[in-house]
Amino acid sequence: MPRTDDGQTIKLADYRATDFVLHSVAMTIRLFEGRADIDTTLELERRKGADAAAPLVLDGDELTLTGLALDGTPPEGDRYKASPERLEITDLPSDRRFTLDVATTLVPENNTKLMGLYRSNGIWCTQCEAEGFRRITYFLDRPDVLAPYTVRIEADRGAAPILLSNGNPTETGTLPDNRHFAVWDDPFNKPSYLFAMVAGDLDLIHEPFTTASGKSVSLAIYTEKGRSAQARYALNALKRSMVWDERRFGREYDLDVFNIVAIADFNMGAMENKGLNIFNHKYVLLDPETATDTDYAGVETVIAHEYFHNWTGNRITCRDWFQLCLKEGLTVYRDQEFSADERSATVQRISSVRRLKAHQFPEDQGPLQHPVRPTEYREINNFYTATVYDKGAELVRMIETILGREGFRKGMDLYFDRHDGDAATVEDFIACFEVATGEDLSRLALWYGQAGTPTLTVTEDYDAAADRLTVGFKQTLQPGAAGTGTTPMHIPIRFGLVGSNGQDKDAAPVQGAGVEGAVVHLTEAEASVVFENLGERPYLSVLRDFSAPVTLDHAQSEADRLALARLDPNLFNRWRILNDLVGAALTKASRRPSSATQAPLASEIIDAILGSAGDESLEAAFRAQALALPGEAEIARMLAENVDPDAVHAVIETARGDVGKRGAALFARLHADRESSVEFSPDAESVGKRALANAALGYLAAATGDPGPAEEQYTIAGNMTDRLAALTVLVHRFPDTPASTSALNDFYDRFERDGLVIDKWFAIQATIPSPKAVEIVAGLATHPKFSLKNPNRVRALVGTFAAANQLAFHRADGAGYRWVAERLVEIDRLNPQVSARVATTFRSWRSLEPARRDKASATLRQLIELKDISADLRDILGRSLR
Ligand code: B3K
Ligand code: ZN
Repeated sequence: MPRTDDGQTIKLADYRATDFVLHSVAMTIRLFEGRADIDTTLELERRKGADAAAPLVLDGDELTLTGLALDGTPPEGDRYKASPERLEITDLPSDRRFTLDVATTLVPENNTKLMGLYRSNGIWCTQCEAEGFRRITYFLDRPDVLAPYTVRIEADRGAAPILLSNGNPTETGTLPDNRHFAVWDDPFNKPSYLFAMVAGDLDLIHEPFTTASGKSVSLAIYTEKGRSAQARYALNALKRSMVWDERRFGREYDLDVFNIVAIADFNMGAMENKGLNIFNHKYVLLDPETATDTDYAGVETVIAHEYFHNWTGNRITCRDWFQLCLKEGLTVYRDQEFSADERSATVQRISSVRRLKAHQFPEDQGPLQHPVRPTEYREINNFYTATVYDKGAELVRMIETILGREGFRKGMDLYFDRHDGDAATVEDFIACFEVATGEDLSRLALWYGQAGTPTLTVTEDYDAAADRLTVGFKQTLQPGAAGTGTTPMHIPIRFGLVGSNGQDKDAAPVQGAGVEGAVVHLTEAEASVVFENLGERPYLSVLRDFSAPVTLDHAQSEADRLALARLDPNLFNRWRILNDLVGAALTKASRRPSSATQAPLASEIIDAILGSAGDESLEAAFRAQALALPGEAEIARMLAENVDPDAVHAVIETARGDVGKRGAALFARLHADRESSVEFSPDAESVGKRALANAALGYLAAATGDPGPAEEQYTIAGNMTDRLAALTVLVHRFPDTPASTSALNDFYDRFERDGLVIDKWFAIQATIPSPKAVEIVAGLATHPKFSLKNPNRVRALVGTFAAANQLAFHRADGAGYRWVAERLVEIDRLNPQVSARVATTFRSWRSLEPARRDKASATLRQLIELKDISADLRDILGRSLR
């Protein structure tokens, strides 16, 4: 049964160190079919200055205590109290170290929450972040309790020839009854959330790596039987990540081995356990036939992210879970920088900003809003959010923008130097940059405590006679957003003044403080900057590279925007300004009743899109980005109220058809030029070319209503990117036609045995843009390949439907909400983390038109009234309704 909510709210202000210090951990894990026995020896000592009478209170979760000894002797019964959630021991020594032996027993096969020790396709594996270690043994299960671990694993040699844990392998040996053991020793102090153990019959690939200082490391990736060849690209990405971290941040790897294990049943993407990363196999296994370019990029990012955690997260961890952004925001920043260096920096930035706006902005503008560093939580697993991760990364990026690349590196060096081995705070982090550079970051630090997306208002006034441009900047907090209050924050605004020749003017301001090179530092509520001697009225290009996570309100003429979309030497802003123009036009059209029939995009805007798409001097990936219209959820967010998802859908469809028709010749050429016979390569240039050709295919189909080109592409496709793009066009644009049905069936037959591809088959049908998709997903939920126990499958069908099918999830009769709510109850009984995550798809319910709003809120209220839903789900529902 899921734990029911005990009503506890944890507060940052209540932080207190533990009364006991942990010196070492030794574990023996004995694995059997249907049972695991865990013996743990803790070496403890009362903290100096702590209350001499304080009991030792260890956390547990659904545990069974089978043995207890203090310095080798079982304590009297009245000295301890054990429940599944807690072990409390009194009368402990005050003047010396002592040892505590704790024995527990559990059934990994019954662990459907996938937290703690569980089995995935027969493989024993663990997930401990945030609070899973307490599901293995009683422990001071919090990130500021660090110790070295020695772990001995024993298992049947046939069931588990491979036995892995953190650190370095030290000993292996044979036991009676065809059993064997392995001992692992992790010399680095670590918190319990980084503990990991894997045992099973696994294949592997491995390669040696030599660090910059000459240390040799053995790298290995373990997979289910028969799949290790699919881990090649991941291993290659790992080596590139290791080299990059040495070059860019001077960080080397520190153990003799680095192991990655790919698992089919996993609650999220991956986990950075010290020396033993455990991955959802979606982020490891790939080949051209079964994975898209997006999958390749995902593997590269997640491999890099988990590896980078070795320094930002593991060597320096978090003092408490409120500081989660200290490791997550920083590590996302690092993986984004890695991808920018490995691929096109502009395209990488565009995709990070798209992601921020698609996930973080709606979160920050709705009831689940919270500061990057929250001040309280009920269920910490619900705070692994876009705000902590993606906005957290933006805050680090702003520090880099403020200090410059070199100053930023100095601050990072000091951070690694000062805090290696520590459980640190956001304050510790900021202080390193201030000390290293002498810069005052107090107004930047306010961002960590302030929820909501601030608005940056920009005004411009050009006096032609005086050849003088006055630019005004103003910041406003989102009304009602909880946080640090009224003191203005530091907003770095990267800008340029673009001449009619398409070049930036070299103009220093004659008035206005806080301008450094190409960055205006807005540290007050308002500021203005004056430029003179420009020779002509320049085009003002602000917020280049999205230098701050704000809503930009820049009253710029359409003519200026169109000029910048063509001329801006900052390519990111060329995209951003065009995208804003398109977004504003679609939003406006979605507000009009019966808007679908009118042309939402003026022909000048369409020509600007086509101009970028057809510009061969630009890289193909950028041209493909210019063609990607803002999505339905994005327009809904910009509408902010009275959203009618049917109208939004109709408007975008009309716009798509209009772009398709006006650009028909270009699209036919771009699609015909695709290099379908070339051997697949996942390099950035080839990826860009495929993206451009596939965007063209989508527009061709929208304009002509002819499934022919997609059918042909599906049949001859030499890789999954092209095959899935063609299938998507067929299934979404021509549902229920023979062309679509036969392609869908062919896809199933080809890939029936590969769960990761079957997830694509579910997702593509869950996103059919039709009200009938409710019945379609209901049918698919009974398909033999569907399983509520596998998080990937649940996300593919239920999560994708609710998050990405605006038309059907928000069906006017409420059937979409009801279907998702029914699934939530079923999922919640098995896996509360997954049900809570899927439930966040309701978060924007208040912005809907009244009839849908009532249906959505009624559904949420019915759910929260159920007695035995988990604390995780209850937390999301409660905050969504507040
Ligand atoms: N640190 C893990 C996330 C753990 C989530 C726990 N609910 C993966 C990552 O961010 O790298
Ligand atoms: Zn992370």
